[in-house]
Amino acid sequence: MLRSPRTLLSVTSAALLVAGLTACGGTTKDSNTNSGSGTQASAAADPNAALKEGLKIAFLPKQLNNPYSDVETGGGKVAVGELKGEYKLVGPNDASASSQVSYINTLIQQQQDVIVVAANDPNAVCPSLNQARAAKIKVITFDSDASKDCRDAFINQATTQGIGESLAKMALEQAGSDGGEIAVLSATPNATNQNSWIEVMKKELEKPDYAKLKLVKVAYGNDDDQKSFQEAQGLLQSYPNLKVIVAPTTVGIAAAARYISSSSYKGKVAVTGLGLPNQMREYVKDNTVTKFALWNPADIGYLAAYAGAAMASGQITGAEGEKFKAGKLGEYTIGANGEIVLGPPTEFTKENIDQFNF
Ligand code: RAM
Repeated sequence: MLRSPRTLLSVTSAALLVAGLTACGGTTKDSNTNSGSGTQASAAADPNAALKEGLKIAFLPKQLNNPYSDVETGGGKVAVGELKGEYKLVGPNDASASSQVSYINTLIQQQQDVIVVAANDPNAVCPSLNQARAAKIKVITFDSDASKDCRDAFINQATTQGIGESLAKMALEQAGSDGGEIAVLSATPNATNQNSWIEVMKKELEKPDYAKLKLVKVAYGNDDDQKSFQEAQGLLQSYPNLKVIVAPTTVGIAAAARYISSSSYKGKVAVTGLGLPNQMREYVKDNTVTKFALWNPADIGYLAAYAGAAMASGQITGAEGEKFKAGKLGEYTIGANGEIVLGPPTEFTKENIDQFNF
C-alpha cells in the first residue's frame, strides 16, 4: 500500500486539492495533498531533504496522568528541542475510546505540523486523524496504533509478536513446574496495543510447552490505578488458586503488585508483565515480583518526534524500506505497514533493576 502521499505533488494538483479540502471543513495550510483516505498516489521521499526547523510537533498520549506517558512524552520533548521545533503536550485524563477526538480537532485548528498520538481505540480517532492528514499534518502513532489507514507511520515499542511471546514466557516461568491458573490484568478493553499482545500470548498458550497453564480470565483495570487494584483483588476472590497475574500495562502491574505485596497471597501469587522500573522497584525488592519487562518509554517519544520531523521535511513518506536518522538512537528503516520498531524489550530482575531510572 502506498503511504503518506502529501509532500511532493505538483503545485497544480496541490492547489486543486486545497480547493476540495476547504470544502470538507479541514483547516488547510499552504498546500494540501491528502484526501485522508490513505489511497492517494504516494509522492517520492527525498532522503537528502534538510530537516525543517520550527516544526510544530504535538504529543497526544492515551492519557495524561500516567507515569508511563510522562516518560514517553519527556523523550519526545528532548527530541523536539534537538530539532529546534515547537513541542506541545495535550491529552485526556482517562483512556476511554473517544476521549482524544476533541484534542485532535483542536490540534488541527492550531495547524500543527505533526501529531504524535497513542490511540485509545484504533477506529474512534480515525475520522479526525484523517482530517488532520487532509490538513497536511503528519500523523505518527506511537505506543498504541490506530487503524493503519488513518496514520502515516507507527512507532512500535518492540515487535508485537516479541512482546506477546515474552509475556507468555514470563507467565510460564512464574507459574513454576506444576503450572496452573493464570489471569491477565489489562488496560482498557479497546486498547490496540494490549489487545494485540494478548492475542499473541493466547496463541503461545496453545503450544504444547504451555499445556500446564490455564488462562482463566482477562480483566480490565482501564489504566486506572484504583480500578486495577480492585480488579486484582477480584481475580483472587474469583480464582483463589491463581498462580500468576500477567499485566501488560504499567498501571495494572503496579496496582496488582501493590495489592499482592500487602495480602496473604504474597509468595503464592506471582505478578509479571510490563512495568516501569521506578514503579516496580519496591515490589522487586520485597520479593512480590521477580521478573517483568519493558523498553525505555523515553526512546519511543524521542523516535516518534524524529520520524515526524523526517516526514514533515519530506525525507520519508512512511513507505517500507525508507530510512531516516533519529538523533542519538541512530538510523531506522521503516518496515511493512509503516511500522518502525524501536528495539527489543528489556527484562528486569532484582539483579539489574538498579541500573535503570525511569
Ligand atoms: C500503560 C499503557 C501504555 C502501555 C504500557 C506498557 O502505561 O497502557 O499504553 O504501553 O502500559
